[in-house]
Amino acid sequence: MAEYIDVDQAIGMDGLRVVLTPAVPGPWTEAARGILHVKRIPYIRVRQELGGANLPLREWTRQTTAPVFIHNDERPRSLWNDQLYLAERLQPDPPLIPRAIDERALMFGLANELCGENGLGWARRLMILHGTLTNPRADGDAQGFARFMGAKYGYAPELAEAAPRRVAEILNALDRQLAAQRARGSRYLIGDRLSALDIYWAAFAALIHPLPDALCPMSPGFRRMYECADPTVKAAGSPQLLAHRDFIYHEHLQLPLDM
Ligand SMILES: N[C@@H](CCC(=O)N[C@@H](CS)C(=O)NCC(=O)O)C(=O)O
Repeated sequence: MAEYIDVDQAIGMDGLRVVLTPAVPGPWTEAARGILHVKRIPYIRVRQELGGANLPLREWTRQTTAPVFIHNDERPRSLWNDQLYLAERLQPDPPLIPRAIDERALMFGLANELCGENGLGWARRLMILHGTLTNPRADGDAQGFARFMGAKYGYAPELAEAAPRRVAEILNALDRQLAAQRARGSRYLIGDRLSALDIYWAAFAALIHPLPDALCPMSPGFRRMYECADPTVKAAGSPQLLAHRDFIYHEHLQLPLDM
């Protein structure tokens, strides 16, 4: 496993410190690591405790999720789009935000469908929590964890029941975009080169069908949660989309994942 330091140690340091959840291929965390990898930006890994109180992190960054980027004494960046802009400023090459406004607007729109509130990651999390909270055979620890995460991330049964349609709608939109790009001869989701959207999709695809254990080692429990069995979602997670995830990981990202 990669080396992490605690928040208490990281606070006094300079440079880029990145708070991540160890040992879990959390999609926001993996996307952030992917962006930093492509840009070759060095950083120090700081530990977030999954499902924990994370009091030192709250004190430092005013929130308790991961990932967070903290550069020198600048404000902590806990949202994916802020993190992307910081990475782009620290290392403009290779650019991951398109220069042309139409491409940029499309990229941020689709990225928001994956990473933003009520996007694919958010909706899949509601589905996973719903699976535990409605399973009478789930043990007490699993129920407790799901209740904690549900309170933190807006769980309600009716929202969880609507989530598969939301996820499928987003997958269909990405699939259409990929097909349109193929038709004009591009291997990427936006324009003619890698953008942050390709990295976000590669990371968030773990919530539909994770990479095999040899490339993405994860506990059997997490693998069961991440692998999506819902028929509406499975039908929308097209082979082309998953092949695109594989292409992005093999060509541009780190394999096996080093969490
Ligand atoms: N703040 C991120 C989202 C990050 C996020 O939702 N992280 C979750 C992933 S499940 C997390 O850290 N969960 C662990 C926890 O809350 O303990 C963004 O909107 O850009």
